[in-house]
Amino acid sequence: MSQPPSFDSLRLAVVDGDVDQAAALAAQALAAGMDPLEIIERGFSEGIREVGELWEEGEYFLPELIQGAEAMQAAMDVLRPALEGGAGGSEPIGRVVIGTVQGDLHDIGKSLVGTLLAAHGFEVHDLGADVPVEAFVERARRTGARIVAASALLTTTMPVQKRLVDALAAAGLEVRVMVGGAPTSPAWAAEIGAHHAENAQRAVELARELSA
Ligand code: B12
Repeated sequence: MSQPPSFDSLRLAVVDGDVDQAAALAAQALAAGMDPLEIIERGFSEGIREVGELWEEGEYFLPELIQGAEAMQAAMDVLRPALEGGAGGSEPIGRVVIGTVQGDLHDIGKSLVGTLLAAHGFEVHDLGADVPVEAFVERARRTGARIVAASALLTTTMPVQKRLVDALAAAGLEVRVMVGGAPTSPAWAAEIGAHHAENAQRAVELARELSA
């Protein structure tokens, strides 16, 4: 078995925006038997958070933000099959429609949540990013999903989560709404009549509670 890379080296590959290094380290970490979720949460996610901070402080500009996101995506592409390994075959324990709300292109966290839900036995309908409220409503109606999960990473797109809750209620659909993304909070979720989870692992636990 190969040598496990340090969490710090995973973080640095994203901070440096090194796509090849991020992919290579992700593969090395898996080969060394590291847990894929831990590789993401304690390694690569720390890197992308740091990229966001450097951008906010004016140390990084948009090209570096994009480069960091590409390195993160490259690592996720390598890790996704290992995350998906779970349920397979058996009856789904619930159906979830998931997407990032309209106006918002951030999809790394949303995709991680979707992948983990699928790995834990949910049938996941991932609508991608920049998803209009009507598309969530239409897909929930068509699939009979009991959970709609919406991600927002921008303070300017958070209000779309509220519009989504209202639109689902107006359509008469009996669904529970899960919201998440860096600027969201349990208080925000309570205010709009939704449920909140702060990370992908918690999102799985919440989805289980909501489908019980
Ligand atoms: C990567 C990134 C980008 C990439 C996105 C690439 C992609 N394909 O996703 C690019 C370069 C495209 C980008 C663009 C922009 N970005 Co940006 N970006 C980020 C960054 C650095 C990381 C986000 C990320 O992927 N994190 C890693 C994942 C794993 O974490 P996560 O998304 O938080 O998800 C976890 C939880 O939140 C939760 N979760 C997420 N979704 C959901 C959903 C549900 C239902 C549940 C239950 C849980 C859940 O579980 C996830 C896994 O644990 C953040 C900084 C930050 N701290 O968030 C800024 C950040 C979000 N971006 C920001 C900004 C301003 C922008 C731009 C406006 C910049 C510009 N001037 O163009 C544009 C907006 C484009 C748009 N219309 O969306 C700001 C937002 C500020 C604000 N208050 O609104 C941030 C906070 C940076 C900063 N510190 O200022 N960005």
